[in-house]
Amino acid sequence: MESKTGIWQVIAIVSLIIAVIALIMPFVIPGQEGPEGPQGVQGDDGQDGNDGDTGPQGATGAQGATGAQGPQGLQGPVGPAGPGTLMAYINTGVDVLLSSLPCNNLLSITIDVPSAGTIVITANARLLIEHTFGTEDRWGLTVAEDAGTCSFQSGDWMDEIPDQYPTEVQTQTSGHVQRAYVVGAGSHTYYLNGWMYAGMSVGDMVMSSHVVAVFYPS
Ligand SMILES: [Ca+2]
Repeated sequence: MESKTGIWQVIAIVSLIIAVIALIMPFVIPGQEGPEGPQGVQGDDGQDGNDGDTGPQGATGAQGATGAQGPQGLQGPVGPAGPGTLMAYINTGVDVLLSSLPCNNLLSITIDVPSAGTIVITANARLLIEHTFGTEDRWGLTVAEDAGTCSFQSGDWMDEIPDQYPTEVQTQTSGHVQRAYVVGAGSHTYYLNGWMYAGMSVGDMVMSSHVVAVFYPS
């Protein structure tokens, strides 16, 4: 009896061992891979990446066409005064009859100066005066800034032949005028004028005259 009981015990233990092995085998030895399941739903888009680095500078482009000429610029300021004086002169030998007022223009002179300063005008004229006993002759020479001014000012020349002097058809004489003008830069014109203010007759005339202008910068 005891031997049968031992056999049954052995069988029971072996059976238990087999059962335990059967339970753990699927975990020790994996089975064949099953079929691939269906594809899942696509996920949301990811965030944008950062900007890439700046690329290299491109090549220089071709030169453009020449533009239209611009407008003329403004006139520049008058330059500084020159190192010395300026001079101009004029003369004539044309006879000019001397009438009475308003005036006889004998010569004119223009001088261009680069700055402020003083212009000194020196003028001279040779005259023939027709004199008749009993009639006084009077005449004058002046320098003015226009051709129609004949009035005595400082520096003018005035002269006369008294009425008691004997008749002389051609009395030769001369007159001299000098005047100074304070001026600014630019062009300036002056006139040598003469006139008879007593004893005018057809033989009263200027035979020749000249004018000199000298500029002295300030
Ligand atoms: Ca006269």
